[in-house]
Amino acid sequence: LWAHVQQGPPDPILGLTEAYNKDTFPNKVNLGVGAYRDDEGKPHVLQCVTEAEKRLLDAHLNKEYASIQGPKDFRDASAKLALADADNALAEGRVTTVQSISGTGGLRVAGIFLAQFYNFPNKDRAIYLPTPTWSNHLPIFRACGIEPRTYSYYDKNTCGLDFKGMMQDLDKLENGSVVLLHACAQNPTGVDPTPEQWHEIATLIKQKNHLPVFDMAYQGFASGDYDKDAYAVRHFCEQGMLPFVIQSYSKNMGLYGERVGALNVVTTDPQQASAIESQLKIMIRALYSNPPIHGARIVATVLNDNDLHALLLKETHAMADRITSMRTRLVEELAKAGSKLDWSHIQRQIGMFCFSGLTEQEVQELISTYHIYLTKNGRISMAGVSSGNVEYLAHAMHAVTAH
Ligand code: PLP
Ligand code: TYF
Repeated sequence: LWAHVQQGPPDPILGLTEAYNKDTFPNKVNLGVGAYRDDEGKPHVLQCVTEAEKRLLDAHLNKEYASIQGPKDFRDASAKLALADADNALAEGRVTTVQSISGTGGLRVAGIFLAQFYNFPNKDRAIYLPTPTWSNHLPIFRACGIEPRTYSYYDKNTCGLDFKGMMQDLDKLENGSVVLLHACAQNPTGVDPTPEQWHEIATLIKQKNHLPVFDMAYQGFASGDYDKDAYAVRHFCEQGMLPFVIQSYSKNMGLYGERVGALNVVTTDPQQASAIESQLKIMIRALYSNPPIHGARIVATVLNDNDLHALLLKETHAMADRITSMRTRLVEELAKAGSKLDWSHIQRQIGMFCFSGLTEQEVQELISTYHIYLTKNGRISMAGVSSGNVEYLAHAMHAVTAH
């Protein structure tokens, strides 16, 4: 019956963890998947989350279904965290927010909505993605019948932003194109536009009437400051644009497996917001009926309590700081190991990842000789680097790059 079904390839990122788990070498290092680890290399549960869970347990809540769009206290707090009072959009009731199955699910629902309702300027319904981008963006949008295409983003020569190339490409697109932007801490490059560059990007996108879709998977995680990391999103709103904003609580609250996030659609008026919400609900009903309740309750409890909210900001800041300090340590250790190469981009890049510039062959050697696992594009999950392995990592990186 199923003879025609062939073995599929493993996921490029999650497949690495499978290989890592099978490796019996005692000092193996997993720098593949972007999930935060403490300095002992252990997964980290935030205190504010544990405290929220205690309160939820004490409240003896029932397990009834959530509404299709998720609980209102969660949605209001989530939208406020992302948008604050940008352009008065929330106060004017012109934002639709629905809970999503984390960032991935939010992107997928956004894609389904766009495929059904957006008036694409191109026949094949394209979404323009930065090169490179999170590998899952391509299958997510393809599955919605939207064709992933690219715009220039990363400059290999500077290990920084190809701002000129990006602006030229966005300018060349047909007016009204759908453009995906990483709100902050671009995955996989760790390269973000500066506020001044965001201003120019916003001016161009507005002039071209493109639709901005912000993937906001790392708010708070890039700089340690939730407002700073939302700068681009809020600036676009203030310029009168109507972005899609997809949030994830995987990284900033460490709620990976709870699968909690939100899709926000900024519109011109409450009637539009309401119509869009009704259509999103119809789509969600057919996809998974209604969202999981526990993660949303945690997020709502944390965001809506002053003390827990303050604790969250502190804890996110501490995670971002540990990553920044590991960037510094890695550059120092590379120099100590004797590397004469310029590794300064490791410190310039931001967020969970470092786009190291290691070639596919060098990555292969790191995996096979040193049991250090990372994606073949040379992306290092900085969250996996710790005081205990940074010296070993630097030594290995030097060994595979000193030709
Ligand atoms: N978008 C980007 C850029 C990401 O890096 C990730 C996770 O790594 C996601 C979205 C979605 O993650 P999740 O579905 O866990 O929210
Ligand atoms: O490391 C990354 O870029 C992500 C991690 O459901 C991830 O791909 C893993 C599982 C998942 C979403 C994101």
